[in-house]
Amino acid sequence: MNDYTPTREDKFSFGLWTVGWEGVDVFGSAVREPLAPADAVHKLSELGAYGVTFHDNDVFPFEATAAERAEHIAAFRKALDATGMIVPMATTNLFGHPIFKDGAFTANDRAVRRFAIRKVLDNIDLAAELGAKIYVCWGGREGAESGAAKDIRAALDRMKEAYDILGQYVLDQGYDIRFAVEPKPNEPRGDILLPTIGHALAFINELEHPEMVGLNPEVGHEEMAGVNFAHGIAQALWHGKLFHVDLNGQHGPRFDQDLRFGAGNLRGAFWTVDTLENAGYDGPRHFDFKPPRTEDMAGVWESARGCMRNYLILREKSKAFRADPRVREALAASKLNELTRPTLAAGETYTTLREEDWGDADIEALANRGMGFERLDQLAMDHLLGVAK
Ligand SMILES: [Mn+2]
Repeated sequence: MNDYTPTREDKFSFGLWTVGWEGVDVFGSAVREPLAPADAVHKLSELGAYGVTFHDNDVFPFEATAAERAEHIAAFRKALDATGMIVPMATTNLFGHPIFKDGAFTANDRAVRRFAIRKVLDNIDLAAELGAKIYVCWGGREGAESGAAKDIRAALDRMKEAYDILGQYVLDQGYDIRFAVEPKPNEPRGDILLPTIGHALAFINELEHPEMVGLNPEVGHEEMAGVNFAHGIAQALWHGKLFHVDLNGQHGPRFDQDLRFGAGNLRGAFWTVDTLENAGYDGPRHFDFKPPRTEDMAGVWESARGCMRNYLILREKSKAFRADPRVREALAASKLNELTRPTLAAGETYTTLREEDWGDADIEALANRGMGFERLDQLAMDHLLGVAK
């Protein structure tokens, strides 16, 4: 019997800011003590994760001197070395300090933009040093609360400029790093630029080095916009752009809940795992969640454990669903294998298509045919609910 204990082969990773979240929110102050990055590394390693990710200021404070910065990094590094934990991804905090109140790459104030790019350049050096292969950019403050406050087309020019500079830097340094844009529709800004997977995919095509830039979609962020996360990552995979993924839980369009993975939209989580496991994603299974403020540190670790446990349970359910002979039969009855066949046969053109003889009876038969999706979905439900026999 599987006890859903994760191993390093499962490629689970956590942001330092997740288990390290002290619980400061819009309405309340900290409920938990600060957690040293080294302690997070040791505990996450014990729980079965293979990696940790960080913002620059998760490891050292914004105002750290060069010597203090080095000291904090050394302690973090020591924990990585002691545990064998890796750093698959790194990112920059371009949202916490008041200087970023109007954004970073797209702040109206040019001096802020220059400061922001420099902050990222510094942390890319650290990311490369620690072996990170993915550099995430979440533009949480890139946006506006009101119409005239941001010239969106000019802001996108500046966003492109920033990515082009960063891409060139990585090329010039010879770093083995690719960038991943993290879309979000709103919060903390009223409206954020590159709000969904689709917006970000289109933006990437305008860059100087589009091959270096992909996506880091987050479950909750897409669901806040009311769209289907599994469909979104499937499209990102289709474009070859799913460089990284942020897994968590969300109850539909409302504030960013950052629940542990599997909480919130459980059916959505099932299809998310089914897509990640079956559509060619090979990267980290990264959790970006916030253990609720109600929890003490024991609850924090329970929450982190739950993220991995739920993923493994859903992975097992997805495997069983795909292997079930009734599901295979139902998929065929629902014509899923026909969808993978090109609509025109080899050598056919629109002319031969138009020459085809359609009788009224053919059209009527097609119109009357049921698709069998309800049977197919109930089989998925039975597997998800643990009653498929
Ligand atoms: Mn979130």
